[in-house]
Amino acid sequence: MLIKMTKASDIKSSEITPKAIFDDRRRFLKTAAFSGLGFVAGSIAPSSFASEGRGKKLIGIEPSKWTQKSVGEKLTDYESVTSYNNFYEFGTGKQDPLTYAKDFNPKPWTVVVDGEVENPGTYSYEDLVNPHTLEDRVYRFRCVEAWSMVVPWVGIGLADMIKRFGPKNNAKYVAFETLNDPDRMHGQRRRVLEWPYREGLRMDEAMNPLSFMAVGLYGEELPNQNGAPIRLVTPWKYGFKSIKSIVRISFTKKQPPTSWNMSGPREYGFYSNVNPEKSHPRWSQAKERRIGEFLKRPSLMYNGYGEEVASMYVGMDLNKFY
Ligand SMILES: Nc1nc2c(c(=O)[nH]1)N[C@H]1C(S)=C(S)[C@@H](COP(=O)(O)O)O[C@H]1N2
Ligand SMILES: [Mo]
Repeated sequence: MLIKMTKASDIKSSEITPKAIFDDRRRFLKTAAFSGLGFVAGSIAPSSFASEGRGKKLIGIEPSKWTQKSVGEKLTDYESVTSYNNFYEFGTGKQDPLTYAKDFNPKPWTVVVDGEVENPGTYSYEDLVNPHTLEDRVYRFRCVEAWSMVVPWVGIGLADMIKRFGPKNNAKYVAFETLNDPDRMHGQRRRVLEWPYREGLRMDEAMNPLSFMAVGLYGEELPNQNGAPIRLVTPWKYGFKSIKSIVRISFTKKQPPTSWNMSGPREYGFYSNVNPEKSHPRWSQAKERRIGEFLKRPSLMYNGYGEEVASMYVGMDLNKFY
């Protein structure tokens, strides 16, 4: 199966919906959901947006662009996106993050930026996230454990954030770290991974228009279990690259160590691009189960985002650089 992807650059301004219209559409969809109109064509799953008030609205935020670009697939329902999680800082069970991250308070929050940059320093969340330029991105998301979701994120492009820091020419990689605080993240009292959780991208990957810093989902503030207040999303890579609750961004000359690669180098490489042809000792990468569905579906090279990302890996042996 081949899914035609739309590049962000292909989006016509006529498809960019101002907030007023978005709200209207939301109201319409709500009505439609209750009036038995059933399925409404479009990228917004009516049932998902119909239930409100679960999380905190992104208050004071006037998104300039609510693109709601469809990936041609139904969104995974809010309940699943926020109750079936991997966030080992709060336990290794899928329900643990929902249960044990409840009292985690992600504000105030700061992010240290260091390494090969012109503007290093400690940035507050408010400094980094301009509520007036938030975008939404509907992305497929695939975990190496062979399940997948379709999630409507809210956030800002990683490239835009990085440009502000002014990376130097010798910055070849970007490294990310999650908060390391066992008093607030009880799962860190056990050494299931070496804390802090670490991830990294090559500079061109970080600057790719798909790379996204999410601060919300479903139009609401990011729930704690999903990585509040700010987490990475790289939809062509396995889910573990999408590091949560980021407190540090470092620009480096050398490829940085990453948590899963450190814990199991045979299973987890640095790149971790979704690749149905590269087998994994424990889970099939050829197929995946979309959460909420029964039958498995074939997994797609680069999770279906080849048009946007394949050029970055031309000439690389993907069996070696997995
Ligand atoms: N800090 C941190 N980030 C993390 C993880 C984690 O355990 N700790 N798990 C990763 C894995 S394996 C996946 S699949 C995704 C899950 O994101 P979600 O719970 O929002 O779906 O987060 C990734 N980011
Ligand atoms: Mo994962």
